[in-house]
Amino acid sequence: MIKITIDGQILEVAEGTTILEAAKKIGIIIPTFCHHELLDIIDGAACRICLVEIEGAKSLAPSCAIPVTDGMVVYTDSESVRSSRRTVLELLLSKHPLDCMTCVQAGKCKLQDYCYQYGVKSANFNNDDEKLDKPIDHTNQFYYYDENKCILCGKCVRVCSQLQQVGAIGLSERGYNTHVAVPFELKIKDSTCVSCGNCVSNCPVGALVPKRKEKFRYWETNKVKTTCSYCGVGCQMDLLVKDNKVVEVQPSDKGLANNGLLCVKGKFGYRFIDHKDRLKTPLIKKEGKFVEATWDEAYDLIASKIKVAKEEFGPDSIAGFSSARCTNEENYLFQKLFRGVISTNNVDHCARLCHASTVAGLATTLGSGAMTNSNFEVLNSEVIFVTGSNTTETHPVIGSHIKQALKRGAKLIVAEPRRIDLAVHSDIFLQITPGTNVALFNGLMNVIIDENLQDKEYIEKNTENYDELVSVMKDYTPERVAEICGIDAEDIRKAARMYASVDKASIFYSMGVTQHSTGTQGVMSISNLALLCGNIGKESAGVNPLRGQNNVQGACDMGALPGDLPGYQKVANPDVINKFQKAWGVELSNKVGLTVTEVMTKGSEGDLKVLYVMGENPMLSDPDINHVKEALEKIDFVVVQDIFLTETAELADVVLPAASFAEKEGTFTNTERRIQRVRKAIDCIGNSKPDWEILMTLMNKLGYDKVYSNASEIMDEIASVTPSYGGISFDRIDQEGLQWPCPDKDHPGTKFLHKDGKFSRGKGLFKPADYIKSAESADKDYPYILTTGRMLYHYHTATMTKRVEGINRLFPHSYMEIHPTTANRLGLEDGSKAKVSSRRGEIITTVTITDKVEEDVVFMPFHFADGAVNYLTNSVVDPTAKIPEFKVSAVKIERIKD
Ligand SMILES: Nc1nc2c(c(=O)[nH]1)N[C@H]1C(S)=C(S)[C@@H](COP(=O)(O)OP(=O)(O)OC[C@H]3O[C@@H](n4cnc5c(=O)[nH]c(N)nc54)[C@H](O)[C@@H]3O)O[C@H]1N2
Ligand SMILES: Nc1nc2c(c(=O)[nH]1)N[C@H]1C(S)=C(S)[C@@H](COP(=O)(O)OP(=O)(O)OC[C@H]3O[C@@H](n4cnc5c(=O)[nH]c(N)nc54)[C@H](O)[C@@H]3O)O[C@H]1N2
Ligand code: SF4
Ligand code: SF4
Ligand code: SF4
Ligand SMILES: [Mo]
Repeated sequence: MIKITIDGQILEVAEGTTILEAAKKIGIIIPTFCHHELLDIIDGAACRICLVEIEGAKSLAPSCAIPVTDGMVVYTDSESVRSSRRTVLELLLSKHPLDCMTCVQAGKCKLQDYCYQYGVKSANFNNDDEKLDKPIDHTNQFYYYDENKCILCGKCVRVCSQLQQVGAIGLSERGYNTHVAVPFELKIKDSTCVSCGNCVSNCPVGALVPKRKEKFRYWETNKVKTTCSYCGVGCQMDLLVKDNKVVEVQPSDKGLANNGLLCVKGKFGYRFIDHKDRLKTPLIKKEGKFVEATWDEAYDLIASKIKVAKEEFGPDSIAGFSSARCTNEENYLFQKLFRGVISTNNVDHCARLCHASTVAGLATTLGSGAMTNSNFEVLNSEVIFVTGSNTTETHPVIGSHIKQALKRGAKLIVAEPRRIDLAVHSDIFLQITPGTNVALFNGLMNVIIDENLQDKEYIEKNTENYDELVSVMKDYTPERVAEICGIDAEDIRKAARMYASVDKASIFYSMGVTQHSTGTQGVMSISNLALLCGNIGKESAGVNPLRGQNNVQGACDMGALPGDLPGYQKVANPDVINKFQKAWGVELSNKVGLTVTEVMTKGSEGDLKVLYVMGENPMLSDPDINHVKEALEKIDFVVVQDIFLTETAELADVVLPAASFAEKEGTFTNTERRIQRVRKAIDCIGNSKPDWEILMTLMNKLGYDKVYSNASEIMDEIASVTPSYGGISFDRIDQEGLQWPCPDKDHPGTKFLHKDGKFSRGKGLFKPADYIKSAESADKDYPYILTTGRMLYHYHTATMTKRVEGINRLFPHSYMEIHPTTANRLGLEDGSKAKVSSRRGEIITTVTITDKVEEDVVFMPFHFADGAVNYLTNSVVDPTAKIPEFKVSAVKIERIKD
């Protein structure tokens, strides 16, 4: 420890602490423009506002760059310091427009604040205001750059290159004309800018500013800390609210999930909240048309339809889709309504289309179907293996963390059919044919075993069934696997050695692994690989299924699954049923319910009477839309509870308007198992209500009297019946979320799972599988493989993102990525229309020519209603997990003549 004196106060700090950091520890805040805790320190500092006086030194020193030394005596506010700061400010102000009165940044501008603090007025010097007429750069859809106001601190450039890891901007030219070369000047399409807005959030002045409609002053806004409602990263953000309207979003200061970063959806994608299309009142369909109804009319109709169906056809004629967009409390109540009040286990949700194979596969091999590590742990991984996850687009903040790890020296292996951003940054890229994961993973294990690279001690101590693994892997020589996957055998060897050679290797995977008819085998093969090398149960090493939706982890944890009560307690287990019967005071069914995919089959066969859909849009998101439509039309009574009138809602009999995440209290559980708060920022739009209130009222109408006065009470009930959430309460997670398992109120939560080879199932289980082909392969009628997925800017069925102007302007309609050679062969040009057909349907879409994909593979995102790709996808499912094969369908492509 080092002893120093700052402004007369003596303190001890660790070696390497800067003066700035040391001062902060005793509450002395030294002004800064260019400093950021997570950025490299610039020698000599760029902005020089943080200079301080060190006793005995000849000149003032930049406090952000100088580490403390023993006995150092520092003055942070002496006259020479103040005078130097005034000079810096005067210099800046001499080149700065003096329009603080009308500047949108007023109240959040450090220049303005410091000038006030140090008594610097424009009258003190000559301001050359006239020269400040450089044009404002509006190229980006979401923010603009006002060069006139830029103080050239360089912070945005460093944030972009060091934290976001994109490097889209730099300081260009020298002298008077120096400015930030923001994406800007280039068309957005040619720029590498991903519109994350992290530069904007960090600009200390009004130079990088969000484009916005509302006029407001920062001091007029309230900050409400909450959790992003898009993807599973679970970013912590502040909603800035003025007059009951969210007017801006900023990353929260604190938040372990995201370290102060956001992506474009979190930062700029909030416009859906008060979009005019929000559902504002219940709707009941009469003679084919929706008419507005009161809540009571809607509740009574739903309750009576449920009662009649239950009496006439039994409770299993009713099914419900819960929602990974909704809170834990809402998912808990949804399954309680179905199980406890309606008496059926027919409750499922989009996890079926997503990580069902993870839940099934990892529960079998490791005992728990969740990410083993924490988001930030990747920063210290030595080798990172990313497969079937387009991380920088779908979990963007984790994507940036992966790239930060690469900068720190980590090696990256990517296995994927497309040359995604991470593939470009990888050390080894295995561009595999869609549907060949199991072969690839087996090939890697073959090499590891063959070359004796496995962790024998770990295997011996902590695993079961190793001999079977060895025997199955024998056949997967690199040469054979190379042939199946369409890659180079030597690359397989290199990748296997790279993965096996280090102590801290982590695997990240997502839909490219799970959404196959062999999804469960793919997942189990990944855990085989990790167990084989003992690369699990450690910080920065493990198996990380990136959970997709904001609360898909939570929806699964809460038992929105047909075979699982909250906490994965099985409905087939009589002790579990007893426990819940006692807790809820009701009779429960022990018959495993229907999955999403089975509901559609049963529905189309006319065997379902009522379907209740909360926060899902299967008319765009389920495979084989023609089949979904048939099912929804055949089911007697369909309820949709959503925030917008979706394609699914249009087919419903009753539509209930739900409140969005900005209008309610609750919790989401992110991909790293962290349970975080969602907070009400504004009043419910129109007559909409929080989902939990709707579900509670419906329960009450159906004769179950329990009343909850708020979401916190529901969490208390959750904690009382769910062992892994036993220690969770709203009080405890007020400041920072906790990671499950957190079994009691003194438990600190769990950063990483399976420590010291301890698995909740006992030992880690090797479950080898042989490679089986996808249900469809390219043939003479359908000669191309279509794989589907997502892109950065849009989210799922785009109910929210298509209502964000900037996003919609950038990507208004569906498109298909196709290789230049293939396009050429088919006579297609970039931007031309093509007809794409499969055995199930056909669509028309726009062609994007790119060598990201290989010649015989095409890719389409499923976000768009026009040219909806799920007309083409195959509803064949994995027999264990019942997840559909979204990632492989055979299609034919034809040019459409204009
Ligand atoms: N911007 C954005 N982010 C999202 C979402 C969104 O809609 N938009 N959705 C969220 C949700 S719910 C989810 S589940 C996640 C999904 O996140 P990801 O799984 O990352 O997204 P996908 O684009 O579906 O698929 C990932 C990659 O799998 C590749 N792939 C296709 N076939 C195969 C294969 O056979 N093997 C391998 N190894 N790879 C293959 C695709 O080329 C694609 O790049 O994203 C979440 N985040
Ligand atoms: N071809 C293809 N299809 C796919 C996939 C793929 O990779 N390829 N991926 C699959 C995957 S992984 C997933 S997770 C699914 C996602 O499928 P869905 O869950 O059906 O898709 P979303 O668009 O997220 O639907 C969520 C709905 O909830 C609404 N909503 C938002 N917030 C709230 C709220 O607070 N309350 C209520 N009641 N409603 C709310 C939204 O408006 C939206 O209509 O899609 C699957 N479909
Ligand atoms: S928005 Fe993000 S990617 Fe674009 S310049 Fe700013 S930090 Fe870089
Ligand atoms: S745009 Fe803002 S953050 Fe970037 S250099 Fe200018 S003042 Fe600094
Ligand atoms: S990374 Fe995910 S959670 Fe974070 S801001 Fe983007 S969409 Fe939201
Ligand atoms: Mo998902």
